[in-house]
Amino acid sequence: MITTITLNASIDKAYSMKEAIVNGTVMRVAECRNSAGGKGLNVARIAKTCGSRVLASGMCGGFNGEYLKSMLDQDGIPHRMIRIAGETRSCINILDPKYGSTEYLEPGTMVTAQEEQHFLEQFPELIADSRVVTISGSIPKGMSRDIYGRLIRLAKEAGKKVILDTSGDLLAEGLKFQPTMIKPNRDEIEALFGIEVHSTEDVIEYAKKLADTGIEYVVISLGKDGALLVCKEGVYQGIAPSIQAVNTVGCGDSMVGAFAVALEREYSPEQALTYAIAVASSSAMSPNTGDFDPEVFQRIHDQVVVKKI
Ligand code: TA6
Repeated sequence: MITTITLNASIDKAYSMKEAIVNGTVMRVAECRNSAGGKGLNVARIAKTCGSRVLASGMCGGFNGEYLKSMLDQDGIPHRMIRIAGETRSCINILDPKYGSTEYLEPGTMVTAQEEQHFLEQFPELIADSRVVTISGSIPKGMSRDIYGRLIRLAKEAGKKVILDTSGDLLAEGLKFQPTMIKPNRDEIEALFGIEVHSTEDVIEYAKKLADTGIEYVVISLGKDGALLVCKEGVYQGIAPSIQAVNTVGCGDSMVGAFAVALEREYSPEQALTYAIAVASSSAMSPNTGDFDPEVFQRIHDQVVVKKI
Protein backbone atom coordinates (compact mmCIF):
# COMPACT_ATOMS: atom_id res chain seq x y z
CA MET A 1 0.00 0.00 0.00
CA ILE A 2 1.02 3.63 -0.56
CA THR A 3 0.30 6.45 1.89
CA THR A 4 0.29 9.93 0.32
CA ILE A 5 0.81 12.99 2.52
CA THR A 6 -0.68 16.36 1.50
CA LEU A 7 -0.28 18.91 4.28
CA ASN A 8 -1.52 21.78 2.11
CA ALA A 9 -4.47 20.22 0.32
CA SER A 10 -6.48 22.22 -2.18
CA ILE A 11 -9.74 22.37 -4.06
CA ASP A 12 -8.23 22.45 -7.54
CA LYS A 13 -10.30 24.33 -10.09
CA ALA A 14 -9.34 23.95 -13.76
CA TYR A 15 -10.93 26.68 -15.94
CA SER A 16 -11.04 25.95 -19.68
CA MET A 17 -11.32 29.19 -21.68
CA LYS A 18 -12.47 29.56 -25.29
CA GLU A 19 -10.41 32.73 -25.79
CA ALA A 20 -7.00 33.89 -24.62
CA ILE A 21 -7.00 35.61 -21.22
CA VAL A 22 -7.34 39.40 -21.45
CA ASN A 23 -6.42 40.98 -18.11
CA GLY A 24 -8.69 43.70 -16.81
CA THR A 25 -11.77 42.30 -18.56
CA VAL A 26 -14.71 40.05 -17.59
CA MET A 27 -14.18 36.59 -19.04
CA ARG A 28 -16.56 33.65 -19.06
CA VAL A 29 -15.20 30.19 -18.18
CA ALA A 30 -16.23 27.63 -20.81
CA GLU A 31 -15.75 24.62 -18.54
CA CYS A 32 -14.73 24.22 -14.87
CA ARG A 33 -13.36 20.96 -13.49
CA ASN A 34 -12.93 20.65 -9.72
CA SER A 35 -10.69 18.00 -8.16
CA ALA A 36 -9.29 17.09 -4.77
CA GLY A 37 -5.88 18.67 -5.14
CA GLY A 38 -2.64 19.44 -3.64
CA LYS A 39 0.19 17.39 -5.07
CA GLY A 40 -0.23 14.40 -2.79
CA LEU A 41 -3.89 13.90 -3.67
CA ASN A 42 -3.04 13.90 -7.37
CA VAL A 43 -0.40 11.27 -6.47
CA ALA A 44 -3.05 9.23 -4.65
CA ARG A 45 -5.45 9.27 -7.65
CA ILE A 46 -2.67 8.24 -10.01
CA ALA A 47 -1.45 5.41 -7.78
CA LYS A 48 -5.01 4.10 -7.51
CA THR A 49 -5.47 4.26 -11.28
CA CYS A 50 -2.23 2.26 -11.55
CA GLY A 51 -3.89 -0.42 -9.44
CA SER A 52 -2.22 0.14 -6.06
CA ARG A 53 -3.97 0.35 -2.71
CA VAL A 54 -3.62 3.89 -1.38
CA LEU A 55 -4.37 5.86 1.76
CA ALA A 56 -4.59 9.61 1.15
CA SER A 57 -3.67 11.60 4.23
CA GLY A 58 -2.66 15.11 5.20
CA MET A 59 -4.71 17.95 6.63
CA CYS A 60 -7.90 19.70 5.57
CA GLY A 61 -10.56 21.86 7.21
CA GLY A 62 -13.71 23.93 6.86
CA PHE A 63 -16.39 23.58 4.19
CA ASN A 64 -13.71 23.11 1.53
CA GLY A 65 -12.25 20.30 3.64
CA GLU A 66 -15.58 18.50 3.67
CA TYR A 67 -16.01 19.08 -0.08
CA LEU A 68 -12.48 17.74 -0.66
CA LYS A 69 -13.24 14.55 1.26
CA SER A 70 -16.48 14.09 -0.67
CA MET A 71 -14.50 14.32 -3.91
CA LEU A 72 -12.02 11.72 -2.63
CA ASP A 73 -15.01 9.47 -1.84
CA GLN A 74 -16.32 9.99 -5.40
CA ASP A 75 -12.83 9.05 -6.72
CA GLY A 76 -12.87 5.92 -4.56
CA ILE A 77 -9.74 7.08 -2.73
CA PRO A 78 -9.51 5.81 0.88
CA HIS A 79 -8.51 8.76 3.05
CA ARG A 80 -7.73 9.84 6.58
CA MET A 81 -7.30 13.61 6.37
CA ILE A 82 -6.52 15.13 9.77
CA ARG A 83 -8.93 17.96 10.50
CA ILE A 84 -7.72 21.53 11.09
CA ALA A 85 -9.72 24.60 12.10
CA GLY A 86 -8.74 26.67 9.07
CA GLU A 87 -10.41 26.53 5.66
CA THR A 88 -8.73 24.42 2.99
CA ARG A 89 -7.47 26.58 0.12
CA SER A 90 -8.30 26.60 -3.61
CA CYS A 91 -5.84 26.57 -6.50
CA ILE A 92 -6.86 27.81 -9.93
CA ASN A 93 -5.50 26.45 -13.21
CA ILE A 94 -6.55 28.55 -16.21
CA LEU A 95 -6.22 26.73 -19.54
CA ASP A 96 -6.47 29.01 -22.57
CA PRO A 97 -5.64 28.56 -26.26
CA LYS A 98 -2.88 31.21 -26.25
CA TYR A 99 -1.01 30.78 -22.97
CA GLY A 100 -1.71 27.14 -22.13
CA SER A 101 -1.81 26.72 -18.37
CA THR A 102 -1.61 29.57 -15.84
CA GLU A 103 -1.86 28.59 -12.17
CA TYR A 104 -2.86 30.72 -9.21
CA LEU A 105 -1.90 28.89 -6.01
CA GLU A 106 -3.35 30.18 -2.73
CA PRO A 107 -0.87 29.98 0.20
CA GLY A 108 -3.18 27.94 2.41
CA THR A 109 -4.60 28.46 5.87
CA MET A 110 -2.76 28.91 9.17
CA VAL A 111 -2.04 25.72 11.11
CA THR A 112 -1.40 25.87 14.86
CA ALA A 113 1.45 24.19 16.74
CA GLN A 114 -1.14 21.97 18.41
CA GLU A 115 -2.55 20.88 15.03
CA GLU A 116 0.95 20.14 13.75
CA GLN A 117 1.75 18.10 16.86
CA HIS A 118 -1.55 16.19 16.47
CA PHE A 119 -0.66 15.28 12.89
CA LEU A 120 2.80 14.07 13.97
CA GLU A 121 1.19 11.89 16.64
CA GLN A 122 -1.15 10.34 14.05
CA PHE A 123 1.57 9.87 11.41
CA PRO A 124 2.95 6.45 12.51
CA GLU A 125 -0.53 4.94 12.26
CA LEU A 126 -1.18 6.61 8.89
CA ILE A 127 1.84 4.85 7.36
CA ALA A 128 1.74 1.58 9.34
CA ASP A 129 0.23 -0.53 6.53
CA SER A 130 2.17 1.07 3.67
CA ARG A 131 5.51 0.16 2.08
CA VAL A 132 5.86 3.53 0.36
CA VAL A 133 5.11 7.02 1.68
CA THR A 134 4.95 10.08 -0.59
CA ILE A 135 5.30 13.58 0.83
CA SER A 136 4.35 16.30 -1.62
CA GLY A 137 3.93 20.01 -2.10
CA SER A 138 3.94 23.15 -0.01
CA ILE A 139 2.98 23.40 3.66
CA PRO A 140 0.43 25.71 5.30
CA LYS A 141 1.45 28.87 7.16
CA GLY A 142 2.49 28.29 10.76
CA MET A 143 3.97 24.81 10.22
CA SER A 144 7.59 24.09 11.19
CA ARG A 145 9.84 24.41 8.15
CA ASP A 146 11.51 21.13 9.18
CA ILE A 147 8.24 19.16 9.27
CA TYR A 148 9.16 17.13 6.18
CA GLY A 149 12.49 16.10 7.71
CA ARG A 150 10.67 14.89 10.80
CA LEU A 151 8.17 12.91 8.73
CA ILE A 152 10.95 11.38 6.60
CA ARG A 153 12.85 10.29 9.70
CA LEU A 154 9.73 8.72 11.25
CA ALA A 155 8.88 6.91 8.00
CA LYS A 156 12.41 5.59 7.48
CA GLU A 157 12.62 4.46 11.11
CA ALA A 158 9.43 2.48 10.35
CA GLY A 159 11.15 0.85 7.35
CA LYS A 160 9.21 2.72 4.68
CA LYS A 161 10.45 3.98 1.31
CA VAL A 162 9.89 7.73 1.11
CA ILE A 163 9.43 9.95 -1.95
CA LEU A 164 9.80 13.67 -1.24
CA ASP A 165 8.43 16.03 -3.90
CA THR A 166 8.68 19.65 -2.87
CA SER A 167 10.86 22.68 -3.55
CA GLY A 168 12.85 25.53 -2.01
CA ASP A 169 13.80 25.38 1.65
CA LEU A 170 11.42 22.47 2.25
CA LEU A 171 13.39 20.36 -0.25
CA ALA A 172 16.78 21.52 1.05
CA GLU A 173 15.75 20.70 4.63
CA GLY A 174 14.15 17.37 3.72
CA LEU A 175 17.25 16.21 1.83
CA LYS A 176 19.18 16.15 5.10
CA PHE A 177 17.04 13.16 6.18
CA GLN A 178 17.81 11.16 3.00
CA PRO A 179 14.41 10.31 1.48
CA THR A 180 14.52 7.28 -0.82
CA MET A 181 13.62 9.33 -3.87
CA ILE A 182 13.38 12.98 -4.88
CA LYS A 183 12.13 14.48 -8.16
CA PRO A 184 13.54 17.98 -8.54
CA ASN A 185 13.15 19.80 -11.85
CA ARG A 186 15.87 21.95 -13.43
CA ASP A 187 14.84 25.08 -11.50
CA GLU A 188 14.96 23.21 -8.20
CA ILE A 189 18.42 21.82 -9.03
CA GLU A 190 19.62 25.36 -9.79
CA ALA A 191 18.13 26.69 -6.53
CA LEU A 192 19.61 23.84 -4.46
CA PHE A 193 23.16 24.42 -5.74
CA GLY A 194 22.97 28.12 -6.59
CA ILE A 195 24.10 27.42 -10.17
CA GLU A 196 22.70 27.63 -13.70
CA VAL A 197 22.03 24.41 -15.59
CA HIS A 198 22.76 24.65 -19.33
CA SER A 199 22.78 21.04 -20.53
CA THR A 200 21.70 17.50 -19.78
CA GLU A 201 25.30 16.83 -18.73
CA ASP A 202 24.97 19.59 -16.12
CA VAL A 203 21.73 18.04 -14.86
CA ILE A 204 23.40 14.62 -14.57
CA GLU A 205 26.40 16.09 -12.73
CA TYR A 206 24.23 17.70 -10.05
CA ALA A 207 21.83 14.75 -9.84
CA LYS A 208 24.88 12.57 -9.06
CA LYS A 209 25.90 15.00 -6.32
CA LEU A 210 22.45 14.56 -4.78
CA ALA A 211 22.66 10.77 -5.14
CA ASP A 212 26.07 10.87 -3.40
CA THR A 213 24.36 12.36 -0.32
CA GLY A 214 22.50 9.06 0.14
CA ILE A 215 19.38 9.59 -1.95
CA GLU A 216 18.80 6.19 -3.62
CA TYR A 217 16.82 7.49 -6.60
CA VAL A 218 17.21 11.00 -8.02
CA VAL A 219 14.71 11.69 -10.78
CA ILE A 220 14.96 14.87 -12.79
CA SER A 221 11.80 15.62 -14.70
CA LEU A 222 12.55 17.28 -18.04
CA GLY A 223 8.94 18.02 -18.96
CA LYS A 224 8.14 17.14 -22.57
CA ASP A 225 11.74 15.90 -22.92
CA GLY A 226 11.11 13.03 -20.48
CA ALA A 227 13.23 12.42 -17.41
CA LEU A 228 16.57 11.30 -16.01
CA LEU A 229 17.04 8.68 -13.26
CA VAL A 230 20.28 8.48 -11.27
CA CYS A 231 20.64 5.46 -8.94
CA LYS A 232 23.25 2.93 -7.87
CA GLU A 233 22.64 0.90 -11.05
CA GLY A 234 23.61 3.89 -13.19
CA VAL A 235 22.20 6.87 -15.08
CA TYR A 236 19.12 6.37 -17.27
CA GLN A 237 17.52 8.78 -19.69
CA GLY A 238 13.89 8.32 -20.70
CA ILE A 239 12.47 9.99 -23.80
CA ALA A 240 8.76 10.62 -23.90
CA PRO A 241 6.89 10.21 -27.19
CA SER A 242 5.54 13.44 -28.67
CA ILE A 243 1.94 13.86 -27.51
CA GLN A 244 -0.91 16.35 -27.78
CA ALA A 245 -0.92 17.76 -24.22
CA VAL A 246 -4.32 18.86 -22.91
CA ASN A 247 -3.53 19.68 -19.26
CA THR A 248 0.06 19.47 -17.98
CA VAL A 249 -0.82 20.51 -14.43
CA GLY A 250 -0.17 17.62 -12.10
CA CYS A 251 2.11 15.69 -14.50
CA GLY A 252 4.94 15.90 -11.99
CA ASP A 253 2.60 14.43 -9.39
CA SER A 254 1.66 11.70 -11.87
CA MET A 255 5.34 10.83 -12.21
CA VAL A 256 5.63 10.62 -8.42
CA GLY A 257 2.55 8.39 -8.24
CA ALA A 258 3.98 6.07 -10.89
CA PHE A 259 7.37 5.87 -9.15
CA ALA A 260 5.63 5.10 -5.85
CA VAL A 261 3.91 2.17 -7.58
CA ALA A 262 7.21 1.12 -9.19
CA LEU A 263 8.97 1.18 -5.80
CA GLU A 264 6.16 -0.84 -4.24
CA ARG A 265 6.39 -3.41 -7.08
CA GLU A 266 10.24 -3.36 -7.02
CA TYR A 267 10.56 -2.54 -10.71
CA SER A 268 14.06 -2.31 -12.24
CA PRO A 269 15.34 1.22 -12.98
CA GLU A 270 14.49 0.82 -16.68
CA GLN A 271 11.01 -0.52 -15.93
CA ALA A 272 10.35 2.22 -13.35
CA LEU A 273 11.47 5.07 -15.62
CA THR A 274 9.53 3.73 -18.60
CA TYR A 275 6.42 3.29 -16.47
CA ALA A 276 6.65 6.75 -14.88
CA ILE A 277 7.19 8.58 -18.17
CA ALA A 278 4.27 6.72 -19.76
CA VAL A 279 1.98 7.60 -16.83
CA ALA A 280 3.08 11.25 -16.79
CA SER A 281 2.67 11.59 -20.58
CA SER A 282 -0.76 9.92 -20.43
CA SER A 283 -1.86 12.25 -17.64
CA ALA A 284 -0.91 15.29 -19.77
CA MET A 285 -3.42 13.97 -22.34
CA SER A 286 -6.28 14.02 -19.83
CA PRO A 287 -8.28 17.21 -19.16
CA ASN A 288 -8.56 16.11 -15.54
CA THR A 289 -5.76 16.92 -13.10
CA GLY A 290 -4.08 13.85 -11.61
CA ASP A 291 -5.75 11.40 -13.96
CA PHE A 292 -4.96 9.24 -17.00
CA ASP A 293 -6.77 6.83 -19.31
CA PRO A 294 -5.29 3.31 -18.94
CA GLU A 295 -5.88 2.66 -22.66
CA VAL A 296 -3.86 5.77 -23.56
CA PHE A 297 -1.17 4.58 -21.13
CA GLN A 298 -0.89 1.20 -22.88
CA ARG A 299 -0.45 2.96 -26.24
CA ILE A 300 2.14 5.42 -24.88
CA HIS A 301 4.09 2.90 -22.76
CA ASP A 302 5.44 1.03 -25.78
CA GLN A 303 6.67 4.31 -27.33
CA VAL A 304 8.82 5.37 -24.36
CA VAL A 305 12.54 4.94 -24.99
CA VAL A 306 14.85 4.42 -21.99
CA LYS A 307 18.61 4.11 -22.37
CA LYS A 308 21.44 3.74 -19.88
CA ILE A 309 23.98 6.52 -20.46
O1 TA6 B 1 1.32 20.04 -9.26
C1 TA6 B 1 0.03 20.57 -9.50
C2 TA6 B 1 -0.60 20.95 -8.18
O2 TA6 B 1 -0.73 19.84 -7.34
C3 TA6 B 1 -1.96 21.56 -8.37
O3 TA6 B 1 -2.91 20.55 -8.46
C4 TA6 B 1 -2.09 22.49 -7.15
O4 TA6 B 1 -2.75 21.78 -6.10
C5 TA6 B 1 -0.63 22.84 -6.83
O5 TA6 B 1 0.20 21.89 -7.49
C6 TA6 B 1 -0.30 22.83 -5.37
O6 TA6 B 1 1.10 23.10 -5.29
P1 TA6 B 1 1.81 23.35 -3.87
O7 TA6 B 1 3.27 23.42 -4.23
O8 TA6 B 1 1.24 24.64 -3.33
O9 TA6 B 1 1.48 22.17 -2.99
